[in-house]
Amino acid sequence: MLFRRALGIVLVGFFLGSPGYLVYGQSVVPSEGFHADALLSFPAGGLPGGLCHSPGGHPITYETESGEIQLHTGGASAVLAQFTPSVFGSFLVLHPDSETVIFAESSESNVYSMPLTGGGAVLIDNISFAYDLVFDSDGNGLVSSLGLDSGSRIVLLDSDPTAANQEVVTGIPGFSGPLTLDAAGNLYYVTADLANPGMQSLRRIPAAVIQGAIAGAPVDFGTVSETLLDELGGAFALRWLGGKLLFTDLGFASGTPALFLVDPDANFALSTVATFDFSPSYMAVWPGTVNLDPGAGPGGGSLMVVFSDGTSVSRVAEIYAETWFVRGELNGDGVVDISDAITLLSRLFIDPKTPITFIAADINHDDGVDISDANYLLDYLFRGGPSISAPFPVRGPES
Ligand SMILES: [Ca+2]
Ligand SMILES: [Ca+2]
Repeated sequence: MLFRRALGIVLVGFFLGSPGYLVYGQSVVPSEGFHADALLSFPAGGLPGGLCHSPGGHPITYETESGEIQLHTGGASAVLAQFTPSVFGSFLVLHPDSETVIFAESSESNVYSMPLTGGGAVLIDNISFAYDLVFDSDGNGLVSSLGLDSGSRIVLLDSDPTAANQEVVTGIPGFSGPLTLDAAGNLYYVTADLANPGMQSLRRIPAAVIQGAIAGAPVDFGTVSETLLDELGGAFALRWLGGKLLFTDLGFASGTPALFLVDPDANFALSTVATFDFSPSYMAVWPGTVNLDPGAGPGGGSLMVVFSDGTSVSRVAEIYAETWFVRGELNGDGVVDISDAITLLSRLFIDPKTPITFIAADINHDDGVDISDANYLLDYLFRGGPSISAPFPVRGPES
């Protein structure tokens, strides 16, 4: 990516060259096993310049037209800071203290901190063309930024706008790109080079190397990074969620703006979570309790994605896995048999704490759960009764 300030210009050029994209209508198509909801819509002309979650899971946005950083809670919005004149946003990230938000802009390359309770932005750092920020488990802020002479780099966020930032990784080819950490602290980075569209690569640097560089001397990107995927298109944001990597692809190379999932447990296989009429850019993830697989349900966590045509349409969608289940499979053993009827009867009449997969317990599909569901199952299993409606016997969404 050139710099984030160039996003609007790039997007406008892309969509003006793509008749048919400037249609104001359905804009997100989730893949099978995923669901998308509309969350926010920015006024025409607004260009998003950052997105993160509040500690309560609400969206916090920066929007260039108004110059405002806003916390959106339900129908209300609180302005956390306003920049006059407006600046080009680079990123918004919730600090691990859950009390402040870090915002970087690429007009003056300033980095600000602002409390969620109000009080406005405080200048804390200055990093040339900062692109993305991730915090490690020790609270160190790792910032990808454009190097002035020796390639792009990753530096440590500090609280001094005048002191040089400690370099952690140097010699990154192209412009500064998105980065994230997995639960073990391994760092993932997508190289960015507009001169070579379709030639970005997803790289990984081991946690021990990153921590060694934080404690000691910077490491060279080409020496320490492992290529996981290459020939990627226009990756804009990269995040780790539920055992997977997710990245937004502006769609310049492929012609299809999309959100992709990368599965480290399947040799980094790529799959599509959603496609968009307009380029998805910023992304923020909300952790769940299980892996983010198709059909995993809200336990797989959720994510917010900004998508925009750079002129008239800028929206935020929330995306999460649909809840897939097998109707009648209540005790989690993978088969539907008499033990599920016993589990349901126990839950209804003996021990209300008996764990069941509640959504699957409406076996007769009348939108309620009661003894008639146990009877229906026993009829089906032993008395030649009618079949169980979908999803059955194969796991799937509510029909
Ligand atoms: Ca069962
Ligand atoms: Ca029922």
